[in-house]
Amino acid sequence: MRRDAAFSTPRVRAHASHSSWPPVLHSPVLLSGANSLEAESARTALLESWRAKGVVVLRAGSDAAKRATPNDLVSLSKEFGEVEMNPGVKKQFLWPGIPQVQVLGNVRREDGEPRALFQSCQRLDHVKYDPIKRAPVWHTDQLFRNPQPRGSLLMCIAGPPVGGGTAFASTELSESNLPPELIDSLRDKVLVMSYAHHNAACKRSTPSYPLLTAEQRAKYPPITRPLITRAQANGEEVLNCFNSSVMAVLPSTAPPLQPDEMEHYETTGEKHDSVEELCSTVLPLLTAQSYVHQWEPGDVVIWDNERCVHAATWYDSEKYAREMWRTTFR
Ligand SMILES: O=C(O)CCC(=O)C(=O)O
Ligand SMILES: [Fe+2]
Repeated sequence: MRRDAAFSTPRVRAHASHSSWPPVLHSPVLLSGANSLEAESARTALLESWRAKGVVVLRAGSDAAKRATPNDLVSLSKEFGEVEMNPGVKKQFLWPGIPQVQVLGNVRREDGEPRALFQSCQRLDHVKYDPIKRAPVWHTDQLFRNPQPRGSLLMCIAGPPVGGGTAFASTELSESNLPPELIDSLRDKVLVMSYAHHNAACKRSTPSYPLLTAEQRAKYPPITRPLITRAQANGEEVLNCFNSSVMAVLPSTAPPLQPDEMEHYETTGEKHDSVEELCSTVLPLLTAQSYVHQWEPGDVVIWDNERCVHAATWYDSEKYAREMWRTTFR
């Protein structure tokens, strides 16, 4: 198999500035646990593409999806980094006996209990961020962790024929169409964020969302870091700053939040006005160019959590099944 022949350009809404973004590798062998030369060269190609492009699509095919086990996804994930478990995910949404694999979607166990984490999404006819609807929920995963997760693999076992795609947009400043003055105004800003604030913010829209225990709060104290950082993969400047854990975006010279303000944001989920200002000015520009991956069984998308933001999109969950397996690596 020639490596370049195995890659192709996606059909849907490519990132305008690089028309083959993200690259798509057509290869069934990577999910079979095979140790052949073909698998080795496909693995190398996949890793190289991920490093170069920040998002890569593996299209392994529906037969591969039928045969693949959660362990196959874990093995593939280990090629990218150390596989880790997401804190705070309910046990019922983790694969029994293989807790590194989280199940997303709307599928249920035989007794009717959900065995996948269901995310509700607003139905929209575009994926560019709408500041009025505050949707789609474009984000970086788990920004409140230090270090934050490096990337994720998301694999489709079953998906709707329409809808339920995952949208991706680059966060690299050199790829963005943000005006230079806007970028300059972000340079001296810092983010204040915490896991407790994240859960309290999610609880405002989903009342069943759990607040952190005192023990969890002690383990994940609030953190502050520059809004613009450099991606570990290629040293490019990135906007690694969109997550429900962000409670304030402050000039670096501003006095830090007072303990009572911090407590307020961490327990109520309310945000400093600066967060909405950041989202409403930057996100529509950043997500004006995006790629929506319409899933087929056997697809795996691997993304760099620093070099892109992503968002789930709506599907008719009454009509169609969606089952996705997910791993995270650092
Ligand atoms: O379900 C999706 O399309 C994306 C879910 C997501 O945000 C994630 O897995 O991090
Ligand atoms: Fe996510």
